[in-house]
Amino acid sequence: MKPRDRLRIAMQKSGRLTEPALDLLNRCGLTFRQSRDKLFCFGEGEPVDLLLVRDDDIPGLIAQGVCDLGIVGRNVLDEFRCTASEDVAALTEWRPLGFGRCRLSVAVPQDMDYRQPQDLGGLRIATSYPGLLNHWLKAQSVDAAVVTLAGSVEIAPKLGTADAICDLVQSGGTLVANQLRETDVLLESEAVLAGPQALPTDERGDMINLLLKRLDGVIQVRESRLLLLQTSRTALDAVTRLLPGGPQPTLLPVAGQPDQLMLQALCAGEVSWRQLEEIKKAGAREMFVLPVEKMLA
Ligand code: PRT
Ligand code: ZN
Repeated sequence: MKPRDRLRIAMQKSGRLTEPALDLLNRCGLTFRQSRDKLFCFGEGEPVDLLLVRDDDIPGLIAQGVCDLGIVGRNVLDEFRCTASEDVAALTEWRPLGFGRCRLSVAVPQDMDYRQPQDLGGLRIATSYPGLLNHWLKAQSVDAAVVTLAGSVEIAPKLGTADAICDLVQSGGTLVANQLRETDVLLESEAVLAGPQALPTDERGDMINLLLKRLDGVIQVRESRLLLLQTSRTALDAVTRLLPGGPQPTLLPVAGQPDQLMLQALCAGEVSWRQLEEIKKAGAREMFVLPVEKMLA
């Protein structure tokens, strides 16, 4: 294959992961010119292009070296890893990305008397994830027939083509609507940044390292808040004790008010009204909670 000097990232063309994935890349400073066929998007600032494909094709494209990285559900990546032949390049999960959360679960008809995985012995289980299901059944020493379906797995028991299913669950609404009951979770999934185990040794490897650092910054600050407040030196201890978790706060003098301090704290999560009210009672005033956009440690 011809060597490339631009990084190529595969992501879902149209589906649940498309918008959040694009938003994440934008936050990492990557913007793209949309091409007319919408399969290939040329990167405008950095030498990073996008390939928009079906999510199921992403692991294979990375394994073949057509793309350097991919944004894909862990469920799709792990299914590929379970079923791919040994001679395809080994893939790894470089970063969990915190969106597209769901779980791969076994579910049985609500009226079925189910207590443990062994109760699935001899039954037919419909799934689009035969690799992961077979792996789990083997680990549980259960001998069941895996029926592979491309979609509409949840109606298989009603149609009589299977006795149970193994499918993705998020809210659980689909299971309830089909009179099914979730019994075992095989995999907790979310979108991940997938790539080959060994990074390219050329400029693309440098670009991947840069991207990973930016991603860490974006992911770390996504839920962070910067808390700014003013406090007297005497109330400082009481105020500091109430601050939500995070690194040590920074203290700054306030011009013309020697007994006052400006406090700046990075908080790991949301700061609630109740927390603010408690901190205020302890002696703080002029309080601000700001979202954090970027962070470079
Ligand atoms: O066309 P392409 O092949 O790219 O799209 P797709 O239809 O295969 O994928 P898509 O867009 O449906 O999902 C992409 C990825 O989103 C999945 O691989 C998961 O990693 C993740 N994800 C997160 C989900 C769900 N949540 C989800 N709820 N994928 C599918 N579902 C389906 C599930 O299959 C079931 O039918 O939603 C239903 C269950 O949802 P609840 O909320 O009723 O439990
Ligand atoms: Zn798909």
